[in-house]
Amino acid sequence: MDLTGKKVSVIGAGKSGMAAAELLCRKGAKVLVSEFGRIGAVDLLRLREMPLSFEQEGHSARVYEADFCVLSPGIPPHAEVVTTMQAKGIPLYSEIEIASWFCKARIVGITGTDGKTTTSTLVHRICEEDGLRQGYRAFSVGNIGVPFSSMVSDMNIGDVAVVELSSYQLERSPTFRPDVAVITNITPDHLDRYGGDMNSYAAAKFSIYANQRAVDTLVCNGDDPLLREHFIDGMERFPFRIVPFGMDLVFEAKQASCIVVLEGDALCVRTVDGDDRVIETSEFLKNSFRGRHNISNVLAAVAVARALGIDNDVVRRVLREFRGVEHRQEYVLTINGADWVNDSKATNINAMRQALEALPGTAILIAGGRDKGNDYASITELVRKKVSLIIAIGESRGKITAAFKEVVPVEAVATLNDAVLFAHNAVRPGQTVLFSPGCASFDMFNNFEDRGMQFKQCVHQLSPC
Ligand code: UMA
Repeated sequence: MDLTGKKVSVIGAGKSGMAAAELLCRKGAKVLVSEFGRIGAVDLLRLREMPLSFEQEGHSARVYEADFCVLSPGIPPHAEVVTTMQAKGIPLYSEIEIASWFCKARIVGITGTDGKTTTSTLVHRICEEDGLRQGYRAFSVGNIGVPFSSMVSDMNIGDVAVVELSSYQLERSPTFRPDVAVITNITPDHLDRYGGDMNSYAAAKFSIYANQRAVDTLVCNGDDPLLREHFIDGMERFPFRIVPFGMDLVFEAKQASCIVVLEGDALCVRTVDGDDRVIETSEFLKNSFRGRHNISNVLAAVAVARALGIDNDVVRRVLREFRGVEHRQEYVLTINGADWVNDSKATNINAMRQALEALPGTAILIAGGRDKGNDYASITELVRKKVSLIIAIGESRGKITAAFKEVVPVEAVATLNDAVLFAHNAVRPGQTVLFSPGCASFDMFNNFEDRGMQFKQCVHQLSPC
């Protein structure tokens, strides 16, 4: 891909815009970075050191003097700059797309509504461990927080890039082709961006396999009704290999050459040659990594390891050591016999449901934030069974109160610290205080990591009574 002299507008100077701009400059493009807000001091310094132009606090007409444009994932499709680019016929690409043009490594692309960060982290650790022996490197990039573009120049043939992909990043990625694609599940999320249309959201996720060929593999969750209907019933329609995984898979291996299943307590790779038992659930489930959804994430990781030809010994070693991922049902500490759990990454109702289902007993639930179109009615029965009190915070605290006040007591409070103090006074020994917001963080925090860190700080300041 020769970009020498090509004029490229990079819209947005967040993490992905900055990384894309650096990569494009190295490839000889004439880059203009255009940011609608103010650019922070550190990024301004970085931009001044690069051979490019930039502007902030608005997009000028200069952005339209481009051969193509790179859009940051957080820019909504109806933003004026996007619609004008489209009207002018200027091609729009994601940062993932342009990074993939220069990627020599094998790509494992992981998407889905929930579980993608845990699955990506597991796959990355497994590849890292395998790479130590086989002489290759594994990279963890994408939605997980490190832009693909920032690392792609370090990747060599034989390496593995584990790319966590949001639906936003899969939009405008017309040639992106993972060697192994994973779809963990598809349930309603981000519907505010997709005009309330689940089909548009699913279509963005499905673009992960659009360029896959016969040598490539798609790993997908056979327990997910939407994925099951789309891929598994009529698998022969697809030109690539499909490896379904699941806890409740009922079909036989003859429908797929390989499936990854839970057989009793053992995770097995099932082929026509029989079952290959990889690991028992008791070997990897622990306080910091529990719940059926995590068994599902491990099944997906086992399927990827198999597709990459990685030995079961390596998979077992990594899984036995795995302690979970920060901000995902992360055990914080025990005070007065009550466990405190940080699940700040739960930005939608399905992630909240999974956290409630994984609870060993009952909980006080701290929830709320920026609502993305949640249907709380879908978890009423679960809340009735598992939750003794809801403490609601953020923009959605009124909606949460209205949704649950007939089901359990609900207390709306102003700050996260107020919520933590309220929970501390109300919780009983043996219960859990679960911080699983079910909403985006941007109403009160910089991002979900900031929200989770603040929660943990508040909890650490509590004293036993
Ligand atoms: N902007 C404009 N013009 C506009 C609108 C916005 O210039 O019309 C600017 C904004 O002011 C901002 C930038 O464009 O500076 C947009 O940045 P961004 O929101 O795309 O964020 P990045 O810092 O580039 O981070 C992105 C991902 N963010 C989003 O998808 C919202 C990060 O995922 C990802 O880790 C990072 O790229 C590296 O790949 C975060 C996320 O919240 C974790 N993802 C969502 C999720 O997981 O639910 C999808």
